Amino acid sequence: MKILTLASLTALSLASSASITMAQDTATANIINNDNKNIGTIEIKQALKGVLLHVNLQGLPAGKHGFHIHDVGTCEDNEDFKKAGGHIGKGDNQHGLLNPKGYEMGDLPNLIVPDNGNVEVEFFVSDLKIADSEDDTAKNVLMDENGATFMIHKNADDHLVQPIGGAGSRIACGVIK
Ligand SMILES: [Cu+2]
Repeated sequence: MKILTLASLTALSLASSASITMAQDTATANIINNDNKNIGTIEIKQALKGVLLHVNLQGLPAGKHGFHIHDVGTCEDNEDFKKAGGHIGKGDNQHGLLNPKGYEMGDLPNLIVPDNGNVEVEFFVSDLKIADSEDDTAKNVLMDENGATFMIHKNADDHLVQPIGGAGSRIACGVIK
């Protein structure tokens, strides 16, 4: 009887310590435009070696738009979203998924919006982590001490030219929560 009690206590403590160290495995960003109007969501799911993004946005201008993860978790200055800073994961590397000296962790493929202005797409981004309780300063962590944002730019990103591939102004933003 005593042995059984000890065994069940051990199982209980193992279960509680596992839940404490388990990293956050989902996150969502509500995306707003320059008029501070909500235009949809981006959902994030943690996978073993990266994150799966589900983008579902409405009312964007048709065409190709640069799409990045920026360094600071704020979209409060909705007229230009400058407070969100540069891309996450800057260092000796350069911007651009196709750059031989690249890329930055925040570089993503362009969003290609059809004529009706609505875009829904799911894609995988390797190496990113939603959170890391042991190293929240790592370059690949989204919810680090200053957070992060998704950013959509006015023009296409050529994945090469510095600093943002010619993507132009910032037209939509969402804080990752
Ligand atoms: Cu950007």
